[in-house]
Amino acid sequence: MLLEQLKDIVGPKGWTTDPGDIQSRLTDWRGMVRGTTPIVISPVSAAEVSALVRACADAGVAIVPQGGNTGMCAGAVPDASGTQIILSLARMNAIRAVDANNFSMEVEAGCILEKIQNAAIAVDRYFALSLSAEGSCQIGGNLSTNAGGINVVRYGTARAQVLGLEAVLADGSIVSSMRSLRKDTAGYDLKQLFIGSEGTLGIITAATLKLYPQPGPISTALVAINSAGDAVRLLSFLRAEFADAIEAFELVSEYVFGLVVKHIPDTEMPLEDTAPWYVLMDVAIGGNEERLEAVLIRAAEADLLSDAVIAKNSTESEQLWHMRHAIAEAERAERKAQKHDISVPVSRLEEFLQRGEALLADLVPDAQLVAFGHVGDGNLHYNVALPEGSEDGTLVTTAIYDLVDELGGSFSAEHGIGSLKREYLPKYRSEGEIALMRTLKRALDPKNILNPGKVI
Ligand code: FAD
Ligand code: 2HG
Ligand code: ZN
Repeated sequence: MLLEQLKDIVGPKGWTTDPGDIQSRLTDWRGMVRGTTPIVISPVSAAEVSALVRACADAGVAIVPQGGNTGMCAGAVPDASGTQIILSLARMNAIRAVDANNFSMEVEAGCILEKIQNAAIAVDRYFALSLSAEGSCQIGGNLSTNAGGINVVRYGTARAQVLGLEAVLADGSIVSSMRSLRKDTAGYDLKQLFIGSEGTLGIITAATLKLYPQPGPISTALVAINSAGDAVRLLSFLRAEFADAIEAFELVSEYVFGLVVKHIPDTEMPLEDTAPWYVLMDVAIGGNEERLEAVLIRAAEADLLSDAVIAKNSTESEQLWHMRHAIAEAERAERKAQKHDISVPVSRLEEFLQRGEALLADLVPDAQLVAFGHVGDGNLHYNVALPEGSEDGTLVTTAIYDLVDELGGSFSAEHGIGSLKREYLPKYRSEGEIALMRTLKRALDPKNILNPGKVI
């Protein structure tokens, strides 16, 4: 009965129950969780989303919003009950308007991130969010997880790229704050409720995004360093030289680049000698490679790096970034590691890594650290590949999160909570914070039909 109602709302092109079509939507990108669903429903407008949610609310049936399904915490996957409905935003993929003089763009939630970046370039503007999954993740998913990526060091996370938002609430009503203002202090900032809440408080249907001027020619350098602490000191050194022209500053361990070379075709390290760590950086200084080289030479004289290569052209730059963007794929091909997308204050990264190393040596000496990440934001992917058959996963994860917590960091800095990290939220957030989260969830979704079992 409900299924027939949902089918009528979206018409014949808007739904599928074909197991072949549905398969890939039932499991997350890493294959950690598998669920089932009776139907995948794909509306084309906020009005259709509204009608679908109203029908599900009346029937008390849960909805799992799904974007590109590239999330790392299994937040877009239904549970195993077979009752939860997947609502895909894939057909809501229009760029509604671009206002070049206001440096803003209105998009539907199902727009692929790369399409948005290209639409900005087409009017000589820049959309600042960039991550390895940009060819398949959707802006609705990016906003729902408050995604980070490689440019946060300069432009902030997804949250900072939003001027306005449209969302459908759990009772089917549509709330639109699709304003394109940089200044607006009228009441609560409602859009921020939905950003980072992983589909548990509402379904994002559209957003007004902030654009920037093009940063101009980018110079890319790969730098070899002896310790992760040197990466932090190098960043401070470079910031004194280049202020906020550092567009990206990514740390990668020797082991991790080794995984990329092993699993990803046509990749090789451009530096002859190996080093324990590398930093891959983009600097927007008008294409002045001589200046970059001179500064890196001074950094080497200050013992902050041991070797460096500067890309001579965009092809070389793309090759270097290809190595970085392939890391998650390479790690997946090798072995599923325990993922920890943690953050600590940048100034405490070195201490975190030293203490983390000692902790792992003590707890699981046979484990392999798979560490890389967005060091400019203090956000590391401190992933740990445990020996086959090991049952120490929870022990290791808890020990790492405890250390992060002690250093004033966050156990979940980039990918969200989803279903995989849900048990840890009450441990690392105060009672007051958890109580307020529950109050918000109850107020906005009293029947608990929006992505139940996720986050809280
Ligand atoms: P999905 O995976 O489909 O969904 C994610 C969550 O958002 C789910 O809870 C889902 O229910 C909810 N959701 C989706 N759309 C909506 C909507 N319209 N309204 C309400 N809720 C919705 N993340 C980073 O932050 N930084 C990175 O650098 C990064 N790199 C990645 C690299 C790779 C190779 C991969 C596979 C993933 C990476 N991710 C990264 C993880 C992931 O968070 C991002 O890919 C992206 O933000 C998820 O978007 P999506 O459209 O795939 O969302
Ligand atoms: C990245 O920075 C993503 O590449 C994925 O956030 C991190 O695979 C991971 O652990
Ligand atoms: Zn990341």
